[in-house]
Amino acid sequence: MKALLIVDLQNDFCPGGALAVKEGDLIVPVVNQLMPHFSLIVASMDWHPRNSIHFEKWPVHCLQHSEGAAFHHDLNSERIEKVFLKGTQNLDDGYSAFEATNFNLPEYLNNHDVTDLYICGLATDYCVKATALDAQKHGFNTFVITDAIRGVDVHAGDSDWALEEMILAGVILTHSSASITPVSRGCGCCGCS
Ligand code: VGL
Ligand code: ZN
Repeated sequence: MKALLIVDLQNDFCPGGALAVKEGDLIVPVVNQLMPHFSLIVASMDWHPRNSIHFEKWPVHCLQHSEGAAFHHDLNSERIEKVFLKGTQNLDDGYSAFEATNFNLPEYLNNHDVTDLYICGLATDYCVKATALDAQKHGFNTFVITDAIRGVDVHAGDSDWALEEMILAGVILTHSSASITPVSRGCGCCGCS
């Protein structure tokens, strides 16, 4: 059983947002196109309290219940079964979706017989990376969809390094075009037939 995990596709990480990722919005149509290939879709949200130590490192972003923390409005969010909130405490960065505090992500995935986790979203060099490395540690076959992610790149090349780290940990990089045919016919590459 495979599942799609959408990491932090929130307004504040898109152009115009408080911690905008270059071209962050360009992945929205790609993610929407991926959705029909998955019978289980979950998402994470960066969900910070105002007085978080996280904001010693970053501009204030994704405050709990704020518009900046909402999903990008073009995302087909009605297909998302469950949202995992992370970075919710005063003392945690919560980069990884596996650190969600409202629900237990690994337990949820195991209860749904998920073996293969496909990850997309923002940002490549922080939350996507941390989530993919944790997914791999938890024993999921972990795939990152490279045209459905974008990075912050505080330092040039950070996202490329992040991808290297993921590969070294056993994460498999894939592309949305590898799974672009409808679920009913099966695409022969992602087990959706
Ligand atoms: C993220 C920096 C700070 C992310 C979250 O979603 O990658 N990056 N908070
Ligand atoms: Zn954050």
